[in-house]
Amino acid sequence: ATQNAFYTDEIKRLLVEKNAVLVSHYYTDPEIQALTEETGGFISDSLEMARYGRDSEAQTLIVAGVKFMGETSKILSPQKTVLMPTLDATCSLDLGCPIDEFSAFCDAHPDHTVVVYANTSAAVKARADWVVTSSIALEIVEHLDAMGEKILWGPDRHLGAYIAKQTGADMLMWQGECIVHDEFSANALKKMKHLHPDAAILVHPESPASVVEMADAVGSTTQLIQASQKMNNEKFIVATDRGIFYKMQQLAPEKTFYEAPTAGNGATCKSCAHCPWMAMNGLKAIYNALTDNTGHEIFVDEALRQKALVPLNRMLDFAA
Ligand code: CIZ
Ligand code: SF4
Repeated sequence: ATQNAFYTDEIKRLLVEKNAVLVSHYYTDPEIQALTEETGGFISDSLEMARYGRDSEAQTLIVAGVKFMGETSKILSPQKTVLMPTLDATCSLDLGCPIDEFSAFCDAHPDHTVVVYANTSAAVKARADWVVTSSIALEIVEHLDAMGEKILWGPDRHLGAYIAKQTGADMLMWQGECIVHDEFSANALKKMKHLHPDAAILVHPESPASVVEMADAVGSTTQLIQASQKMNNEKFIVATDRGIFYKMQQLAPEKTFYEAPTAGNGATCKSCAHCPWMAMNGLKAIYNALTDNTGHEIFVDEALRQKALVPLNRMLDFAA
């Protein structure tokens, strides 16, 4: 505890000294989100994190999340210093979509419009016609489908299948998944719903179709938080990373939130509803980002950055 107090005090002092701001994801640990709020930083989903970073007055952004979020921030704010608590914080979707193989897949289907999820490397974004996040994917695919375009979608196959089902769009899928959401189990969820029949089920569409089918609300992190405030239920079963409970509970202190069950149990599941890469964003790592001279900064090759900026700005303009 005294160790934590040391890091917290030092981080507060260093953020001011370096004109830096913490920009954190909803999936980071509660103490990181609390510190972000205390220091006047910002907590949200990947799209809003990048937008906030771009519009912030701070010269240095400390992105507490995973690597693709740091890269997206850098692509939008090349003149700013973007630091990450650890550059080892990656994402199974990014890892499962290497640029060479993805590029070959695109080349094999030149008549398709390439739409990629934000959870990808700068190189994959640079190969795409559109970048989308889960908060806006449905609207953008609807728009492209209405224009008669065939879509090559990557990398999350569950989110892709959900969008294809909702829109009826012609979508060719890359076969990637998020290790956190992929583990939620419809069978276990049915049993849990039996124990809490009055609970509403909130599901992020990176989850398997069988889990999405049971949802009372499906959406991005921001959309699920809004649903938890608006819906009249007193209890919620939530199928997304448990980091989201910090904000849900803060905004609706009288409500009760349960983690959706995974196929394994505490002993066998890979992630147990918490992303191992998000969990790397501890106090010590943030302190290191502010004190080490190397090993934390995000760099994106300038030619690649300009290419990746095009589909990213297409999304931002569409959202505006
Ligand atoms: O699963 C993730 O990493 C999400 C939901 C990212 C995002 O778009 O905020
Ligand atoms: Fe990637 Fe899933 Fe972790 Fe998000 S929660 S960063 S999609 S592995």
